[in-house]
Amino acid sequence: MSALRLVLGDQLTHELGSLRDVQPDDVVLLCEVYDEATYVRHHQQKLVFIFSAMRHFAQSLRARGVRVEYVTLDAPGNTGSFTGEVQRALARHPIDRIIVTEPGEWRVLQMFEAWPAQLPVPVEIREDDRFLCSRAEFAAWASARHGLRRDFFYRQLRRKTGWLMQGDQPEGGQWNYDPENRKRLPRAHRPPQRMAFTPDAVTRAVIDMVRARFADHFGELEPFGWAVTRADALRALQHFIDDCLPRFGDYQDAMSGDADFLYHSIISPYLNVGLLTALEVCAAALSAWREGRAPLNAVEGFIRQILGWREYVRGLYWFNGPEYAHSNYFNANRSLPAFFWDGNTPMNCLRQCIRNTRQHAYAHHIQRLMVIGNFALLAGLAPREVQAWYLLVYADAFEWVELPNTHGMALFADGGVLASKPYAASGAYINRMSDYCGGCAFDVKLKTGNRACPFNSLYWNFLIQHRALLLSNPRMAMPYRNLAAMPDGQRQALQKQARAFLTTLDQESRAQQPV
Ligand code: FAD
Ligand code: DLZ
Ligand code: SF4
Repeated sequence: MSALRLVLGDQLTHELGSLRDVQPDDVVLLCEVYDEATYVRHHQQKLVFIFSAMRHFAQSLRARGVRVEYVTLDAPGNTGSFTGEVQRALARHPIDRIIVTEPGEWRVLQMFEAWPAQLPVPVEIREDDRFLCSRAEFAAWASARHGLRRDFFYRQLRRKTGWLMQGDQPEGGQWNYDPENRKRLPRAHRPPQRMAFTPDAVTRAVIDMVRARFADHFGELEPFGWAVTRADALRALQHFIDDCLPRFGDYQDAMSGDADFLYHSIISPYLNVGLLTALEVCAAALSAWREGRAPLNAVEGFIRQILGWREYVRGLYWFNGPEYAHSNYFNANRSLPAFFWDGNTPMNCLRQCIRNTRQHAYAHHIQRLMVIGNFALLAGLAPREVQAWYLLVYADAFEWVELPNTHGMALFADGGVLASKPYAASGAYINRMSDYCGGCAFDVKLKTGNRACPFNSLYWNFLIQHRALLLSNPRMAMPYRNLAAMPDGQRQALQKQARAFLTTLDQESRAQQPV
């Protein structure tokens, strides 16, 4: 008798809990299933990335002598679901127990938890200990506090890891070098060419399969340049550390129509499927700092993204339970405009960020938050639709990380569980941090009239519309003071301008079908 060990597409780590004590007679099952490929209509590159990384991971397990069963999407008899594939494996082999590692989504956890009642053998669900803070540790920290404060959580993890610490004090005297991370990209400055990986025969076969079966999914299938093996993901990490980390901090918030990746690491897909670990990417950044190859503001900025954001949102996702996704603080209910799918809008910032997203299954944080997310917030787009969009368009999107970022950070739909104030901004912010406005049909300086930047009237309209919910927030005091100082006529003109924009948006969206 042997154990059946199911490994999911985002669990491609040899040290995974459920693989640690694998025995020669055990069966390790990886399966490509239609349900996972379509529960949202993932970007075509995301599908290729996951299936190809799964196929390569299976090869690497076999090379270590592990008995692997791999079910391809088009295998005869593939039932299309995890439950169906586990049942088929049980019928093929003398299995006396199932071992899994907890998944990254409530939906799949609930599926696993139902198995003991459905399947003839016991099911063991092991902890996913690839994170630096366990679910239990986060829950203990969060339960001990009335309000969740991310900066305190970040400090706690800095102390726990000892990273960038001098005794009990932060290296350089400050916990956070964010104010040094807000430079605009100088004109004519060209960030380094980014590493892309030529598809091998395995990846080419997956590309053909995705083209044949999922051509109607979002995004461009090729060129496909993602790493799909641990060895190549490590190369991508090294390229970031050597060529980009030194300037990562300076240009972390910058945006440019000529540079889709700037100095960002582009490693989130690798971290999220398990080709890289949080521990090793932080260790690599810390070594660069110790050896004088990267400055403190860059390395602190990077470590903060991992400890203060990645670990934090993961803790929050599990702590808040499956109901978290359903709140709707601003009662926003507008459907996604058609340009979210095809990028066809005269607003250059949105056009660029959606082009980027379609082309690479990637956009960096400020594009996701302050352009696309900001628009979704100001235009009152329905949180469930926005969540689904973010979950399908990015190669790194898995619900544990996507949901808090979208629902909490970008949309403030949780009423402030994650963020202390909405990340709402007018066109001035986008103009300050990018070169988008220069190439736009609208004028960022104008608030009303045909050529006025839509972000301006939408911003003020948002503040007016949600005054009752936001006025008492101390972090909103300044914008509400500015609003109060505005003549009545100007306030009314801004509202009228925003209403006209939203009406046109709705009419255009009704006239077009999503691509
Ligand atoms: P870098 O800028 O180089 O940062 C380094 C690493 O820090 C990232 O690889 C990532 O692992 C981590 N990180 C940075 N910011 C965050 C954050 N806010 N939350 C969690 N981890 C973070 N990230 C995802 O991994 N998956 C998602 O589905 C996802 N959805 C998002 C949706 C919205 C609306 C927003 C605003 C952000 C989202 N993010 C998501 C966070 C962030 O935008 C991406 O992690 C980042 O852009 C990935 O690119 P990078 O690897 O070049 O990151
Ligand atoms: C995202 C994804 C896709 C597209 N396909 C598969 C698949 O066929 N098989 C698989 O094991 N995992 C896949 N995944 C990842 C799962 O959706 C992910 O494991 C769950 O959402 C839990 O995080
Ligand atoms: Fe975006 Fe407004 Fe600038 Fe155009 S003018 S790029 S819409 S912020």
